[in-house]
Amino acid sequence: NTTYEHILTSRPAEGVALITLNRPKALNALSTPVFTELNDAVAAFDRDDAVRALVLTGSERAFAAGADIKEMKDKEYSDVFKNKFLESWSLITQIRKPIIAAVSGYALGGGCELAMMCDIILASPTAVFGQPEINIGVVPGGGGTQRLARAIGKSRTMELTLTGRNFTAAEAADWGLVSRVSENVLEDAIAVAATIASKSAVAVQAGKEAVNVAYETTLAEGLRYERRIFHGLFATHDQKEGMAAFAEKRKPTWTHS
Ligand code: CO8
Repeated sequence: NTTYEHILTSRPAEGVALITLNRPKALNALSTPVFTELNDAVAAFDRDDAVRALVLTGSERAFAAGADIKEMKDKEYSDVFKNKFLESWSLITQIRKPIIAAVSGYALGGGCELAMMCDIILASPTAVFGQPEINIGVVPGGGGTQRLARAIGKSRTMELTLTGRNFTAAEAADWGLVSRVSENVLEDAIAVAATIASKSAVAVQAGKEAVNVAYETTLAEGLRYERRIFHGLFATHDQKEGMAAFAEKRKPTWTHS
């Protein structure tokens, strides 16, 4: 029940927490105060056993139009270096529970990067993605060059980063950046989260960890890691329950442990 200034939080479905970026006047421009609240809310939901999946969204007009340029413009190198500017902006990648980005409108610069820090991205047909930092004399700083390159390949990432051109929801889907385009993006993201929340939480979290390893290591290492995680799940109640329920032709009752 914490009250925040820049975000809203709610529980729209069983096991699902929703975080809505709420700086409408600045098209949800991102700043350290926004991330302080976002990190706090995400960490609290990650700790809360009643929550098994998260959804992050913005407004119809903007998921987030990037880092707050007005706030950044007068910073000096020594400020950003000494204060580790941006370091706290990627903490959401550290949580165990899956987080789904529901993107409508602008997802530019840090907004696109924030969406890419989530585990799944669903896009409204209105979504406009881009890494336009080159237009203000910089480059992406929140993982844009790295996560985009892994998601859509070098040539497209290079073109987008160096020209700063925006791209559409259809392009994002075509390139595999988003899992799909949906007219009712928030409703659908909540439905996906609710489906995930209905599974064994321990298996879900193991699955998230395994998929994320695919981005960070070689195929051989990744396969070994996946096998270990698979083996490890045989130590859980939910593996016994899930397989017994299948054999007995009944629905499993998860204890999420
Ligand atoms: N920063 C600060 N204020 C912003 C931002 C922003 N990124 N985007 C929009 N706003 C403000 C505008 O200044 C305006 O405020 P005001 O009414 O006080 O003038 C208000 O939001 C509405 O915006 P516009 O009037 O510009 O609305 P339009 O519909 O005409 O245009 C655009 C919408 C195209 C989205 C336009 O606002 C725009 O180009 N915004 C900037 C996009 C951009 O360059 N983003 C990248 C920023 S750099 C960055 O993100 C670095 C990332 C660092 C890492 C982050 C890790 C997560």
